[in-house]
This record gives sequence, structure tokens and C-alpha cells, in this order.
Amino acid sequence: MPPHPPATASFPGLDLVSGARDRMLAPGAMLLAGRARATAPELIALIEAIALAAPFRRMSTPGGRTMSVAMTNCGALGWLSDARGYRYTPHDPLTGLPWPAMPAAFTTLAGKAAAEAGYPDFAPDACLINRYESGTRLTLHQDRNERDFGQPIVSISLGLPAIFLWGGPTRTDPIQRVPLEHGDIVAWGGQARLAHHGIRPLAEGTHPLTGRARLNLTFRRAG
Ligand code: MD3
Ligand code: FE
Repeated sequence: MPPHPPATASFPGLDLVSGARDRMLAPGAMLLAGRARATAPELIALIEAIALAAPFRRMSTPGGRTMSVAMTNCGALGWLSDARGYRYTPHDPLTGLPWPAMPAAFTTLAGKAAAEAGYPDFAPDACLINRYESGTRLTLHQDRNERDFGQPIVSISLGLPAIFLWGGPTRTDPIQRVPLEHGDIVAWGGQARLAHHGIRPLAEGTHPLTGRARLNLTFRRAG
């Protein structure tokens, strides 16, 4: 037994030390715990500015349902869902304008995280911004609308915590639950790139930086 337990071990969720919960979730998938915590206030202010130009909206699924997650995008390409299917477009259909540019602070942080996870040349051209409130969920799915599955995906969690669900390449693979907290970054590539994943319905709460919401940035090389 070590003479002192790690300073954060008894306070799950309150570990303020970046990296204390780092782990490989599976080959190709790396949790970089708390890595976005220091820049979070800046990231949130940038999201608010993006949402003034390209408002959060709940999209329709090809099957005619309305998603519970509110979404917007920045970068050269934005992810869309509507009656015609899922795809990336250079313009916001709500305004007819190009999606707001991806802020340098986003690109830099996503690139650093990818490099730390073993993907050194990640240059995202798409950033999907998801907003969850109490009860909002994302059902199990794969991300397969991108051109090159050899490119990783980087996701940054801000605000309220969530339980991330993830399985394997087939729908019936066993599902792991991974708590994601404010400032956590996950990089997914290699064998993990086509894993099924989702978010459990968000629990109620308030966060000093995001209020009653969780924000997630998903960086992709789409084109
Ligand atoms: C695992 N968003 O928008 S990002 C999505 O928290 C999406 O909003 C979630 O899944 C969110 O498509 C989680 C984490 C993520 C993204 C892509 C993955 C996990 C992944 C691709 C393969 C495996
Ligand atoms: Fe996804």
C-alpha cells in the first residue's frame, strides 16, 4: 500500500489535476482528462459568438423525428441532418451564409490533443457544436459521413457532466459507460473510429460556466 493515496482519489468528479483520469478506453481511443479546463472560459465565449451568427437549432432526422440535441457548426464544413439524410455542407441552411470560421483556439487545442493521443497531423475542417440540457440524449450511432475514416475525431466536453456510451464496430457489441466531465477531451481513431457511441439523457444540474447545459465540440476532417 502506498503511504499516501493519490490526492484526488477520494473525490471522483472533483479531481482538479489534469490527467488524473487519463486512460485508454480501447485501442485507438484516449481520454485526456481535464485538458480543456484552462481554456474553457475562452472556448465558451467563442461558442456564444458563433451561436449569434449560426444559432443552435434542433435538426430533423431522415426518419422525421426531431433530435433532442441542439446543434450548430463552425469551420469550412458543417454537419446537417434533415429529411434528405446526414451530410456536410459549406453553408448554414438557416441563414444561407457560410458557417462561422473555426477559431484558432479551437484548431490549436484539437490539434494538440490529437497529437498527444498519437495522431500528429490532424487538421479538422468541421466542428459540430452540440448543446444538451436536462433529458437531452444522443442515441447509439456511428460517425460515418466523413470521407476518410483514417482521420481521427476529437471531442471536447464543457459544462455539465454526461455519461458517454460506447460499444464496438457492431451494434450488439457490449456497451461501456464513461463519465465525461467539464474540460475532458477524447480522441478517437484507428480501430475505435467506427465504434458505436451515444450520450445518456443528461441529468439536471447547473455549471458555473454553462448554466443548465453541457456543450460538446466534435472536431472532424470531413472533406
Ligand atoms: C467514438 N457527439 O455529434 S462526441 C456526435 O458528446 C457525437 O455530443 C457526442 O457523438 C457528444 O456525433 C460525443 C464523441 C465521439 C465522437 C465520435 C466518435 C465519440 C466517438 C467516433 C467513434 C467512436
Ligand atoms: Fe457521434
